[in-house]
Amino acid sequence: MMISKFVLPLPAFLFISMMLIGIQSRAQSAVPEPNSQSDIVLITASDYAFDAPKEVASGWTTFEYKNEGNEPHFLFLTRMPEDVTFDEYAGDALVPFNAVWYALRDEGINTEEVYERLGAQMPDWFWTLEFTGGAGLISAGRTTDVTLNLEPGIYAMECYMKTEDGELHSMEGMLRELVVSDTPSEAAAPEADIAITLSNFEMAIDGNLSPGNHTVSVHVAENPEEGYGHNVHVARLTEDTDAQEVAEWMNWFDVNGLQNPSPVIFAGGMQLLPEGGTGYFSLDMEPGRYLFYSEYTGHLGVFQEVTVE
Ligand SMILES: [Cu+2]
Repeated sequence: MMISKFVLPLPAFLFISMMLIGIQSRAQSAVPEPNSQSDIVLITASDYAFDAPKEVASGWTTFEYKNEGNEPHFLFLTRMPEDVTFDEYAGDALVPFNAVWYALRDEGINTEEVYERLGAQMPDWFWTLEFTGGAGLISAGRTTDVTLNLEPGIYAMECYMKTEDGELHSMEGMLRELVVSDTPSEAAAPEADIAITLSNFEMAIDGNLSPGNHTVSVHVAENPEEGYGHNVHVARLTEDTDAQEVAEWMNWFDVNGLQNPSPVIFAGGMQLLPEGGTGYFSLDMEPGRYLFYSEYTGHLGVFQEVTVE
């Protein structure tokens, strides 16, 4: 099969053709690890807003991300370059970026034109933004804990899922500033019982994928030379859904991609991390089939299907 290694260097994108790799994992006894954090930052998602504090401590910080909306949401954190304000990010980067989405949706411009317009319209600093993790997709009514080691600075928190009408959640209100202060938290990294390592278009999962609560570490050992790197979303597959269907739904270039309703239940994950970075997320699993999917590299087959017995 043809495998394109050209990855659009942007959040939100991609994934056209893919390979299916099925890995069966035998269930063992559950080994839940207690969360060692004492200061947990609550962030609530609704359709379409974040209820969140304006400022959090730097260092290891745990976010309890609760989806009180009726649609799937995620939490994507981006650290602004030193001389860029949040308002400049929202106005100079996201407005033209989203205009390209509307051209894709309403005028049907092709992929080449998407690249051309973005290349012409985005400010130079856009291509140097640092993505600093965040919660993967969670379905309505679910909660996930995400622990990140954050540098002080100005961050944008956003969700760029799409409504049934193809409106971006970020444009509907799921975009706001988060200040990470110079004051460090006293927290340490949590203990994980499942470890995911992502490196240069490969995903390794270690640990017992058993029913119950888990703390999952995600380590990005090496980012691919092209594109933005790796993230992970965990989806519960049903009898009627398979990995291919989820992958197609997560293709940003598809007009219906990432659009409510989702074909599966999403249980959390980790957004793009800097190279060498590690983050943690909680994962509650019941018996069934699950897909661990690296969305930005999905077209290169970076995913695993596992069975929790
Ligand atoms: Cu959303």
